[in-house]
Amino acid sequence: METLTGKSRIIALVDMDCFYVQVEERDDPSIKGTPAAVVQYKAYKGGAIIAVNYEARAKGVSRNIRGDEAKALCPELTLVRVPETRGKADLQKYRDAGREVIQVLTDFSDCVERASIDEAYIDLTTAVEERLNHFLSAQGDPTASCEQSNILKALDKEAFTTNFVMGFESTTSWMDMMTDNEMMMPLDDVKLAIGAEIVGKMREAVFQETGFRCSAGIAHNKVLAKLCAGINKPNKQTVLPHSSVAQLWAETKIKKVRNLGGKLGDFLVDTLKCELMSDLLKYSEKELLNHLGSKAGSWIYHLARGYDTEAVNPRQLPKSIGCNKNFLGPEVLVTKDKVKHWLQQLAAEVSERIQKDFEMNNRRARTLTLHVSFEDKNSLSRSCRLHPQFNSERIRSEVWVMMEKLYKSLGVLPVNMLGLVASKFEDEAGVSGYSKISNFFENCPRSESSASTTLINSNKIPSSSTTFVTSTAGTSKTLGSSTIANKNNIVVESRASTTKMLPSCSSSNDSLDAVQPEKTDPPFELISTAIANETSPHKNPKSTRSLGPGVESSPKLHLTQECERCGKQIAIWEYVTHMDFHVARDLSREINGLSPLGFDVRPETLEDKERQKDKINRDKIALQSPAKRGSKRPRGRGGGGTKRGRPGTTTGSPSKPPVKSIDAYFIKKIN
Ligand code: DCP
Repeated sequence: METLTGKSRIIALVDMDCFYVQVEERDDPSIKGTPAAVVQYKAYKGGAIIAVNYEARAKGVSRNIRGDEAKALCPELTLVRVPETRGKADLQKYRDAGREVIQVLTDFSDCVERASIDEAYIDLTTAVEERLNHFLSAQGDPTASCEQSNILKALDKEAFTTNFVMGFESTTSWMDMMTDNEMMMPLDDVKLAIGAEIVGKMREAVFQETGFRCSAGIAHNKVLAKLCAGINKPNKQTVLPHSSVAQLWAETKIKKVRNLGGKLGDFLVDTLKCELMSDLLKYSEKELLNHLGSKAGSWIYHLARGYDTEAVNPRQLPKSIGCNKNFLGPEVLVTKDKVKHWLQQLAAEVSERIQKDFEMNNRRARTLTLHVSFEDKNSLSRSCRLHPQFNSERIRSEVWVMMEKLYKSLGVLPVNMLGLVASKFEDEAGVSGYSKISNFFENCPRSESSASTTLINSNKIPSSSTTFVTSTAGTSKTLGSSTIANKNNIVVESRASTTKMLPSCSSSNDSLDAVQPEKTDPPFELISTAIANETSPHKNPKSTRSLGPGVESSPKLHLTQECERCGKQIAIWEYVTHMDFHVARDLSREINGLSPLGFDVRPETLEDKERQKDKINRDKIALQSPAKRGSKRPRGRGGGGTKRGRPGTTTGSPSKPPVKSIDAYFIKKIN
């Protein structure tokens, strides 16, 4: 049962407090303790506020207002402007600061998943088990029945000074309750307490190493940990015992829950008339399966009871490196020259960052993707493979080749967003024949030409108020679909729609284009077939029209997309029809009693699935090449580096510091 529910895990989500402001405060300690905010593009009405410290929040300053208004509200407010490079916001120092934090976190667990520029999930299950064993063996007989109250008493109380427990007046009352009812004491709660102790140590270590304060949530799964982290801020942590899930769900809006911010959340609210998470309890498992299909239905059923089995995916490095720029209103790019100018700026930034990434992490990006949004709200992306050896000049010319191809096909349409993303990283070890960094930016043969173009559904185009290119994870893609709904209407379940709203390097001058924290992939995003059809110019005359003359009919235009279900290259106007084939096949499988997604909800299968996931994660850690595992920059404590050293430029492959025991953080030992 535990494996099925994920309740045996101890997961923490660490979220930095007013992160960009803290980074600025570290650079200029004179503003510490005074109201301060970070703004992007100060020119228009004092700039867009993207981070506000808690002193300024107390005076009413928020992200919803612009710099001038904030100053009027709070005259003593310091507005710090995000640095700009090549006419665009330069977020590098915040990325670097985020990386410093991640490195501290990896001292506590090998299983750290960087979720955004300032957030990470940490699976503490192993660390907690080890600490539990440490306590048990210190009691003399490791096989003796667990004297849990002794363990609670032995925890370092200093680690709990900023600890809160949902459903309890204080940490002490929670622990007292457990000690007084030892017979009834759930071992899971004892583990949560140990997890909270570790997180207390971890947050202190983050402060000592980086100077930054953070908040955290500690629970049995990622969804709950994330919600808890936001309950008490700043510089606090919140534990959620399973017995308090009902209380949390009674006050949590469905759309606020991780993975429910999108169409699945809309469906629960609009169709199933559930506003709060607790409202979901009125539906039986069978009803949810009927409404949502087996996968989403089962997930929601368990989540409504506080269970979720999504594993922390150990990943400390970004999956892609990219930047974009919006051109809104009068800034829309109408000439080729202007587009070329900005593409060169983006290419320069991306090549600089992938070079730095190579130096630090010993990996190379193999794919370069150009994203273009046109004023008419259509959006296209085009990718090419990056040759292992390339230089910034080569990237610039490849990008322009891709853009020229689009111009050739579509004509010169006004552009309001350009984005460039390098992705599909390979470890240096996996790239044969190029071991010297000096080769990396030398002149080299032309990279292979454009491989694919994707028409992006206009409802996934970043809006004028958001940026979408990631520095921490993947970009837009849809992995397969299948019919999941019942008789009345057919909806398409996107199996892993990975459009993300992520930290980006840039935004347009006066729009509130701010850097968004990562939105994790919803596991079940519902997309109506009507919306899906909009991606097909063939089926949607409006799209065809706005794509420009000749797109639909021109046989010369080789706009293709790789089918995520079968891997075939499909012309984009055939893509929906092609997906219909998969959907129809899934439907027929479903009718015949077979799972459309190859996903069976029988408990034993779920267990298998989770076991498999855990195994994959363990294998990933074990199999990570020494180069990748060694990507951590050596630091002060035992690392041989400087205490707060910024990521430096190293040549060659950095070596992995020995895995450190977290015992170093525990001064008090059990007697
Ligand atoms: N950010 C941004 N634009 C946004 C939201 C955030 O540029 N619309 C940047 C600035 C933030 C950082 O990302 O400092 C992290 O965002 P959070 O949402 O975690 O907010 P903060 O860390 O600023 O504050 P909090 O203490 O509420 O987490």
